[in-house]
Amino acid sequence: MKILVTPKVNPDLDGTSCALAYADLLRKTGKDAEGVIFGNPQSEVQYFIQKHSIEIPIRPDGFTSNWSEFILVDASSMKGMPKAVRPEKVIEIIDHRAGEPEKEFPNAKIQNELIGAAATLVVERFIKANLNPNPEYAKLLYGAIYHNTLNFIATNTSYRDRKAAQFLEKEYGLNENLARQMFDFATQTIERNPRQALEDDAKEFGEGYLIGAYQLIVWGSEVFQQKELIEQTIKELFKKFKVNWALLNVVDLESKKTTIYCSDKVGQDALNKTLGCQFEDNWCQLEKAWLRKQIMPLLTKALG
Ligand SMILES: [Mn+2]
Repeated sequence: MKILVTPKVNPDLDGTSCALAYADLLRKTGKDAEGVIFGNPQSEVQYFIQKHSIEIPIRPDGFTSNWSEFILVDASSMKGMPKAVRPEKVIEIIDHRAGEPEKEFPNAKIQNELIGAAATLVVERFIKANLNPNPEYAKLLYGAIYHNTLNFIATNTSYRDRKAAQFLEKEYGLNENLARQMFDFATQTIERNPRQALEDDAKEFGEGYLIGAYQLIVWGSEVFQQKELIEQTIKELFKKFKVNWALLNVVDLESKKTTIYCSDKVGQDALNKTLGCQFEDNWCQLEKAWLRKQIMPLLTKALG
């Protein structure tokens, strides 16, 4: 009875760390389990593969083996799951998002709690079992908590995420430097090509009346050396997506501050009313980290 532990296809670090570490925990308690990743993992996972030489079993989606049971981590619906997974054979789910997984997976034991990272739930299971993950997986779990909570600013972040990170620091001598390097690695990708980064993550909000909302999440402020390229790109995206007006939200995870760019008068007024933005040359600085998913509900409400 071989168990496959897996997240969504093209997983982020949270899903990846959970799959490897939870399979490790199951093996340490005598179960026949393996963690496998399908597709292309995200850039923060690449950081651990390239800079820490951590071996991660990665297979193309569609690959199958002699798995007879399945455990989903950082996922709780069949949407985006690898083709190998059979929903009636899913025996367990570990996730942290709103949903009703019991409908899709009637045979699964479900732990779904709205905290910052699924990795936190896996760390808690190790603590409860009085066992420790192998050191490489401990690094992945630690990075995952920082990444999924965006250095502890994301909306669902809880004290449990901090406690799990502290446990890994104490047991493995890890510290914030690892997280800083991981975010640096992703930031360098953005700085090499801000145009690509903006376009890849472009979103529109509203119906009929559309607001273009672009976001960059960086560590450190070097990206602002390319202010003109950023302004130019926003103008191009603005035309391409035919929105009424657009804003760019740059979150610096190091200083935990936000910089907003908006060249439209209506947009500037709305941002002034909701966030207290004072614009100078179409840019404004806020003393708090504001994520796009926090800003946009406030804005759309203010605009009626
Ligand atoms: Mn997650």
